[in-house]
Amino acid sequence: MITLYTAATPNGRKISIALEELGLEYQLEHVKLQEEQQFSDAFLAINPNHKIPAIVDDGQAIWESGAILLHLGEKYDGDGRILPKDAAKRMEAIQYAFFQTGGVGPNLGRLGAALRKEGEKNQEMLEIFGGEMDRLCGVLDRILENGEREYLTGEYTIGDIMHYPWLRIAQQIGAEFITSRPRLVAWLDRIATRPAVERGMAIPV
Ligand SMILES: N[C@@H](CCC(=O)N[C@@H](CS)C(=O)NCC(=O)O)C(=O)O
Repeated sequence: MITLYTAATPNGRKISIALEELGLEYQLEHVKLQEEQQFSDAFLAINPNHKIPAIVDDGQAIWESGAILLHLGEKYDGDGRILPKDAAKRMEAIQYAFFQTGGVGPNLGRLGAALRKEGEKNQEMLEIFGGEMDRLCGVLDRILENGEREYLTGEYTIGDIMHYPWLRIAQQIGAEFITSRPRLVAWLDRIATRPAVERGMAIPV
């Protein structure tokens, strides 16, 4: 049995989307970040890094969204629905998953924190992280442009799942680094139509 420790954030939703795509049963544990439940002894025993998402699968604790998606793909995706079977495509999907954890994840996270800060905004932070987001979205646009791909590898994979919840929020609030790029908008809209994505984005309820 899989238990998912999550909250209503983009990182958490990567995992609920993947679980829904694979049709897996799972138990849900909503970790209330505002109440600092991530610092409880019970949660720190699962993830010493006090962050969601984390899963416990048959007694094995796994954290870091990219590692969790790779685990789910390796263990449960016999058909290559989100982690391709073809070795080259598989590595390309993993590459895009890593690209998200080193790129869009931290930069959009810090940009969001700078924007949410009350009072006077730190202009330098907005410029640094906003500029980097624009550059990263340019990279994603170039990847999708190559062969006019519908998804990053051509097919829907963990690489798309890693990016989607983050970039969808940015799109919804009208961030120009997305809205000025029709290919990115079409890619996100395409992912949004998947029933598993719709279900995964609504978790935790
Ligand atoms: N690199 C991590 C990032 C996880 C992360 O930043 N989680 C945030 C919510 S989106 C969190 O749990 N923050 C609580 C804390 O830092 O105490 C991953 O990809 O799983």
